[in-house]
Amino acid sequence: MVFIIEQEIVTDLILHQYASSPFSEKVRCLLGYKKASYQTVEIPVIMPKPDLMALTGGYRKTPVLQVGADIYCDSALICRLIDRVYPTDSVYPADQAAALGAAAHWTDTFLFKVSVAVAFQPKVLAGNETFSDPSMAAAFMADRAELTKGSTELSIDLAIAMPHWLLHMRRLDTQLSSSEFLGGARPNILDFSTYHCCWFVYKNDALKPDLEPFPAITAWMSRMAAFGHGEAKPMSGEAAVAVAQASEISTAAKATDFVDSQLQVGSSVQVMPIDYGFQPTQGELLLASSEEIVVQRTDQRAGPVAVHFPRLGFQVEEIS
Ligand SMILES: N[C@@H](CCC(=O)N[C@@H](CS)C(=O)NCC(=O)O)C(=O)O
Repeated sequence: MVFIIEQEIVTDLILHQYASSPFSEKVRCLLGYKKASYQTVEIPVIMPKPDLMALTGGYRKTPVLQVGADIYCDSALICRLIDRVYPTDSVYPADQAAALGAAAHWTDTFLFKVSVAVAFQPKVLAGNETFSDPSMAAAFMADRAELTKGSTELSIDLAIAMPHWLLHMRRLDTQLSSSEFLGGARPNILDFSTYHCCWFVYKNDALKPDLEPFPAITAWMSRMAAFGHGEAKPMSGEAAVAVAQASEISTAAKATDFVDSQLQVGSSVQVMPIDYGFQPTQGELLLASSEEIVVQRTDQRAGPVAVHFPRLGFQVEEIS
């Protein structure tokens, strides 16, 4: 299928993800709401991820969305792209742009951090397949230590996290007892950001009983789950790299609305998150707008690719 977005031609969407990833679930759920058709590459849960690296050139978080030779990093940017490709029932109502942007960011950062502590509490780990196998558990812990090296952004004690989690669950339950979705009669992006955190916690059998005091959240989670995941066809990572190799970059080089005296289109830069996952992507700055940074790089296997990052939550540095 081919789409036209703002004069750009966008071919099939390829979602690089894995089943247990909450941020992937946010994207899969939005693709379900939009009744989208797409392809999925099941990527490894821990490094190495050679096919993903051929596309991103360093960024290692999950998920990543590929459209030909254009690679979109971070679920916030991915969801905005999906909404542009499938504009019916937009999840970004313009009259709430700033409030929703702020609320979704808080949910994807602070609430997600709290949800990680709640979902990894001892009573869950006792029944978890990965954590029951000492060598798999050690490999996972070592990989996540590497992911969070130099950062404290993803760590919070369970004793601190739990009251914050319960406070927000109570507020959600109150709001959802008089409204079908956080967005009202229809979901908006905050429903998808909140859903993946709740999914990550309550998909664990050991935590399912903890949902009982929140009947309105339970009913809303069923409504969100009922959107499904759209029509997804599996693809290998190798085939996805070959798609990039056979495609042209669709993003034209330009400096857009963002005036940033530090950055010149065409200069060598590196881009990485500001919270955790300090594995930079280096290349030539192709586009710098108020919402997006795009870096062009050439990979031995994938050829020339454009790697897209949201402005919010990322840092850009000129390199020589
Ligand atoms: N801000 C990122 C966060 C992504 C994130 O932290 N994803 C987790 C999995 S859900 C991750 O990358 N874990 C390490 C990995 O998959 O290698 C986004 O919205 O996409």
